[in-house]
Amino acid sequence: MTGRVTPEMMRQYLRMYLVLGSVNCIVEPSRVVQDALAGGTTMVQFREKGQGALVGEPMIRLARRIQAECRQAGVPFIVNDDVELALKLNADGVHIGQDDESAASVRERIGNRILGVSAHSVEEARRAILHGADYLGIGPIYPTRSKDDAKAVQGPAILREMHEAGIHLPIVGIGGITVERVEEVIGAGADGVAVISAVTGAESAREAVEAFIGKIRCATERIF
Ligand code: TZP
Ligand code: MG
Repeated sequence: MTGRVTPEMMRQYLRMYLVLGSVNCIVEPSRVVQDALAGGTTMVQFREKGQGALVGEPMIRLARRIQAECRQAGVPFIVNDDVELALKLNADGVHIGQDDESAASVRERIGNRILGVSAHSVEEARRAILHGADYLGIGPIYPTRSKDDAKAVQGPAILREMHEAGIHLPIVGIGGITVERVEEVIGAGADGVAVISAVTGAESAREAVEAFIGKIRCATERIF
């Protein structure tokens, strides 16, 4: 990447953001990614976390397989938390939470790569912007079973609150988002949806993503 991602481009990448690791998948995760990309996924985050998560070489091998699928589809490949891994693989970006290394220090290490930061309040959002975030992950919007240490459910109101507070960085909603909830999330001001289980737990990841894209398309002409 030559320069920082533009907000316009970032908003497009956020439309249908698949987040996953091996613990979220019943079949081979890179196969899930391949199917999800065929359905129109716009960005992928490798989040190898939770009980039974891979570590060491097997984790790196899986990351590489997922990255290869993303490359082939021309979709950004983002690594959750692990800046070392992101740099080693030359990933397109990193996503960090509030308990990880500071956004400012991650920005320094990753140069122009995409930097996503999870924020749960206007204050956290402001700080992330100041420290060089390219997008904000806001959630959990709805109850989720995919994150052990998830903070309190915020509801779509938090998205509106961010806008009202003058937060104009691209925003993705996360946590318990299903096809049925897309309209509410986009309607509240998110540029897109970040999803784990509604795609990884679907019988067909491709069909699940297609259904999401259909709803996202309906919910906003702004980004399509
Ligand atoms: N951060 C906030 S909620 C969440 C993360 C990683 C999990 C989202 O997973 P699901 O299955 O889409 O609710
Ligand atoms: Mg984290």
